[in-house]
Amino acid sequence: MAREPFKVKVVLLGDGGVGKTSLVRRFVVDQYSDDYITTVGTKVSKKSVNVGSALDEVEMIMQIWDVLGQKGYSGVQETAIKGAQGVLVVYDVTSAESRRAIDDYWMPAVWRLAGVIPMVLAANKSDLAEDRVWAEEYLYFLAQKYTCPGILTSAKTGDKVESAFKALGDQILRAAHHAVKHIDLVTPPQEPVDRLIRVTDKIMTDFCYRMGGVETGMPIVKRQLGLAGLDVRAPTAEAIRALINRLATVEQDFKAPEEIEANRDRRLGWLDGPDL
Ligand code: G3D
Ligand code: MG
Repeated sequence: MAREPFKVKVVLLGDGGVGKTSLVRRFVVDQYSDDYITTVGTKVSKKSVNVGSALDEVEMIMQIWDVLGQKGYSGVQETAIKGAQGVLVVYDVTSAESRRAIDDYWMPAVWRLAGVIPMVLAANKSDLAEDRVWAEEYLYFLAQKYTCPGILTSAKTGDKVESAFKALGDQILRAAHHAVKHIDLVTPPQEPVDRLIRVTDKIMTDFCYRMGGVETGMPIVKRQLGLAGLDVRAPTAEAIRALINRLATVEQDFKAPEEIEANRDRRLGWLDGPDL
């Protein structure tokens, strides 16, 4: 008798530019593109994979959350990490900074928000590694440190991309009957973040929350960010103001005038007020 497919939420994390969006695109539609399109907010894709042993295969439907890796968008990132059953943590083999960010930023965020959940480390852009042996050794060290599989991937050539997602599926399956361990840990102090990035993050998160979730809200936010001319890497106050007004216009189709006004005032308060 066929078993019900196993549905899981997985999230890709890692600094901006390491190749998260490219890995998802390669895995889900088997394509690669050189254009750099900054992920705005969160994009959710789906793909079914067979995991487990050959004799006991299970169909797993992965709901894959690709999230903006830019530092400071902690609200957007938190929404994606919460409730995830597995995480693919990505760094770029040519960037020591992106590798260090795993210890300093991404792992503490996962543990704080989701606990010790199944994970796989992907050392991406293996096609650019100057010294492949060294890259493998370093990845092996990190994989030991976090007790998880470590896989050298290339979204560009496609090398090991599917293996990385499958390994994550296997980890999730294996952990399915164990309770998630929660650990208390002190989050290392984070570098100060640009105030306008924090304001943008808060508005995006607030809008999605009030629209009933990321899957409904984020595509709208993404479109309105574009129309407002807001660059998520360096938002200006003017563009944020335009965004707030645009979101209020969108809300006319969904909400009562008093609520729209309250939302607009609250968001303008974050932009102009002293608190953020
Ligand atoms: P992100 O989603 O983590 O921010 P992207 O990263 O997937 O947007 O990729 C950032 C840049 O790295 C893009 O190129 C992309 O083409 C490139 N890239 C992603 N994966 C690989 C890979 O495996 N090998 C190589 N050589 N490049 C990769 P640009 O040049 O536009 O910045
Ligand atoms: Mg991206």
